Amino acid sequence: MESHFPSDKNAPSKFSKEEDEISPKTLETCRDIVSALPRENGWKAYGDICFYKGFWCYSYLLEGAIFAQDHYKAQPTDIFICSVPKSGTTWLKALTFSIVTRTQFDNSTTPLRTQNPHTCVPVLERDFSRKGIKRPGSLPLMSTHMPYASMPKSIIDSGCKIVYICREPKDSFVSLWHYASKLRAGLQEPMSLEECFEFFCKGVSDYGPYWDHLLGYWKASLEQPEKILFLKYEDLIKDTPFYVKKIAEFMGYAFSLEEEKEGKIQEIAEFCSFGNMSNLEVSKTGKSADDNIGVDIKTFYRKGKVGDWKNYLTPEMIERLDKITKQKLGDSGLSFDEK
Ligand code: PAP
Repeated sequence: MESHFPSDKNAPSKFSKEEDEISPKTLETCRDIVSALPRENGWKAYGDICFYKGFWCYSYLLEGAIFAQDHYKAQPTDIFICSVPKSGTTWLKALTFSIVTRTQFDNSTTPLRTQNPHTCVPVLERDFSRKGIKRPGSLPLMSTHMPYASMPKSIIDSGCKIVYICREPKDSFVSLWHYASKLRAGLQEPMSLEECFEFFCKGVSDYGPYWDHLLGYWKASLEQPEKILFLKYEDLIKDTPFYVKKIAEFMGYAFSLEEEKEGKIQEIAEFCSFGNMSNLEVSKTGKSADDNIGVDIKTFYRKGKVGDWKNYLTPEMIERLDKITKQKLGDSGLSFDEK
């Protein structure tokens, strides 16, 4: 059995009804909705993972996501950094932040030296309801892991730009497993790779089903290429400067010829590289105060390589995951080099 997508009909009807009747929802209503959802104790990173309108999400983030759906008022000038978890979000945030702030800061003064990229670029479902961050400050950047179909309507209607990144599923899975293992460390029983693999294949993963997440943004990017830039981690690794230039142009922050000649693109690509970012003092010793459990920033940096799955998955697992990916992506035009 590959699918495990419960219907929200499983939720007590009182909440389904309430949800439709009360609008816009208060944070308390969002909490009530989430507390009544179907849930799994899988992954065990931030507690239970709940199923809501087609996707799985940790409850504390889901409350914020549902709240944002009703309350977030996007501006056409917003730029959303969107991603499926463990696909290069931290990297893309560092890159886009550096591009947008390059006239304000240089490599020695950038806030990326002292803060997690996840702090420099706020997370909609985490920071909007909890910290009251309504706008991304003076910068236009905001981020979310929410699937395209569940994004606040105002984001879609405002026509703001979206930069999306995804990654080959086997690498994302291995990265996700390591991340969840680190968050669980010392708190609960370890969860085996095999157990988590079962959940992932069934679609039960952070903001999953994984493939649905990709397809939502992929299809939207085909329909509106001027609004949604669809990126793959593997491409970004192959030629980072090319994509830095492309992302900057897409966001409306194109590099001038002079900047290009001065090597600004290369400079940003190098500063945001895994080697540099993971070796910053803040990445080695800092704690992210943004999450409810206070995550060590080093948790966001592991290997930063393509194909690390070869070191973890059995031939059977590889075959199974590749098969699901082929089936799910079908003839969408989206594919990955599986080798
Ligand atoms: P998130 O969903 O929690 O935000 P995200 O940043 O999307 O995580 O993914 C983390 C992965 O990106 C890690 O991959 P790994 O486990 O396979 O190593 C992390 O190492 C990698 N990563 C983080 N920063 C960079 C970077 N600057 N360049 C390349 N890869 C990076």
